[in-house]
Amino acid sequence: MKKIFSGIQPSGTLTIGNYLGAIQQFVQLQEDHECYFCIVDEHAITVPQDRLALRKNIRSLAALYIASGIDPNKATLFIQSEVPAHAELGWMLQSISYMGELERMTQFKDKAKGKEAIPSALFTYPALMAADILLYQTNIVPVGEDQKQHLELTRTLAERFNKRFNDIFTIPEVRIPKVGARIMSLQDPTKKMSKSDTNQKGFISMLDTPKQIEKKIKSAITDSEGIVKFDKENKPGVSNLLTIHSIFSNESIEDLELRYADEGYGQFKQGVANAVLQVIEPIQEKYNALLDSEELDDILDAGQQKAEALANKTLKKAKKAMGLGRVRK
Ligand code: ATP
Ligand code: LTN
Repeated sequence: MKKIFSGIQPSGTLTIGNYLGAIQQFVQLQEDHECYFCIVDEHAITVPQDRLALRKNIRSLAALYIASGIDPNKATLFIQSEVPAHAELGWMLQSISYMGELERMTQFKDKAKGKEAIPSALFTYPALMAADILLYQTNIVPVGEDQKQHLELTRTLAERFNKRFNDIFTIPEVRIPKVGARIMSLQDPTKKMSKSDTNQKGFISMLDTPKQIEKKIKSAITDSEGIVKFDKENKPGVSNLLTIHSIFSNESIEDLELRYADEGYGQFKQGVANAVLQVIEPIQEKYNALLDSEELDDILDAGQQKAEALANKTLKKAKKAMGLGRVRK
């Protein structure tokens, strides 16, 4: 069975962008793949985090994974910092990453922009991400569009390691969904929706109340044309809302264009909100039941054990290949 690995940062509450770009694919893939889904808390600390908020977000993300349909009997769910092999292999991979290739990463450029003090971990982040993936001999990595460049670097690092030392790592492939790979901000449809956006109106969180969701969709930026038509270039706001509606209600964009042909944006936006709520409300119910449960801790304990056993096997091989430590005679 092919192996899948993916990670989400506990850097805020999941947005519908994360749900559509990532989690929805995970839920499908767990049916016929060996899946490892990770809460990448060591990635989250590459930008400053409040200690208590981080702890809360880690648990919340775990509950949201399960509430959204990740089945702990089918997939392994765990927390990155509870498997030390990630940080270890991350360091080893830094030794074969070049400054030039890390400098080209657009996520680094975006997140470092305008900052006076840039944490060095923000720069070396892709080496840790490569370690996450390579530790599990991953075949496929399902992610949103924004992670494509990091995946290419992961492949480069794996090939470089294999060539320079020994053939240890499986070369992973990226998998990006055909629709929903890049949900845009509701306030600036040229920018991706992001859970750490300082403008709360730009994203819909999976835990927003129905009222908040309706309000945010109603104040989403559109245009003055008043026509519900998909045209990414000239009507990015309306196109983004159409994409969101289409995936949440499982209807084609063409059908939706027809349905709203004689309606204004007000009706259309109400339709988008209804489609989102229909999926999100049952997820929120499950989430609330899970959040403080022992069941959630049991799931994460079991996930940690399973992930650690596999990760340590690869780590041991990689250390040996690089000449680290001793080999007993
Ligand atoms: P942050 O704002 O802290 O950078 P984020 O919202 O971008 O976080 P990540 O934790 O970095 O989310 O990403 C988790 C997964 O969700 C990744 O696979 C990523 O590609 C996907 N993803 C993130 N934002 C979007 C989006 N707007 N549309 C589709 N997929 C997305
Ligand atoms: N860099 C990713 C999160 C991430 C990830 C991973 C995704 C960390 N490690 C391994 C897939 C596989 C992000 O910012 N979305």
